[in-house]
Amino acid sequence: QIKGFIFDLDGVIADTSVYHAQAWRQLAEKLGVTWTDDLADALKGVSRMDSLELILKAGGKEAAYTQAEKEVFATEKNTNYLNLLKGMDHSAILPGIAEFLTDLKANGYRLSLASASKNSPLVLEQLDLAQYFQARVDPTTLKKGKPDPEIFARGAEVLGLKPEECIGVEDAKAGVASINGAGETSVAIGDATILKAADIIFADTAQLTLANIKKAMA
Ligand code: B16
Ligand code: MG
Repeated sequence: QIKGFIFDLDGVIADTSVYHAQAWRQLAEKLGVTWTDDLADALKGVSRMDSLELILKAGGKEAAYTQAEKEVFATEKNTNYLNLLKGMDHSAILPGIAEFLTDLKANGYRLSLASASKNSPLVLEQLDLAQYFQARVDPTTLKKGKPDPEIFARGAEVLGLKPEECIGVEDAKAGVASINGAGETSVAIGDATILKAADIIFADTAQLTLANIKKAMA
């Protein structure tokens, strides 16, 4: 029996993946790395430093910089991202999400956040959505990021629930792998060809309703 929902943030609750992509693209192009849609997809759900490594690798520059230089690049990306966030308002909440969270709360489900982003508390506050979540996994305490199961396993733990009592919601391939590895039910939002490992797939967040999930699980 499902008792809790564990949410990814960027690309599921908030339309912030476009801001992440824009901020990375700015840095990538400065470093002479060509930006592609595939690269943008590969970065979803991946931590800041791992994202930087993927970008450098895509440009054949994995050995070009020292650790100290990489830290500067990562900080620069985050500054770009935080600047973009300043322009974010409630319109960045993805379609149907506010209603879905309200519905889950009204039906007594417990909710936690399993975002790889260090900026997730800021984003939730700015969108006035923090009240819906009983708990959050702090990504700085993880040994391994997505696709490792750790973050979604902890997402259940912090709610005091067993994995099989939880549904994880993700927009990234790496995130779906984490949910599946943790032994939870995976709900993916986006392109079914990319997210085919998920138990349930919806094209966009507007379809993310309790009724649709129950139908898919029946
Ligand atoms: P930060 P999620 C992830 O959040 C993003 O999808 C990913 O693009 C980003 O690099 C990562 O957070 C780290 O974010 O630089 O803000 O710590 O999708 O797991 O909610
Ligand atoms: Mg995401």
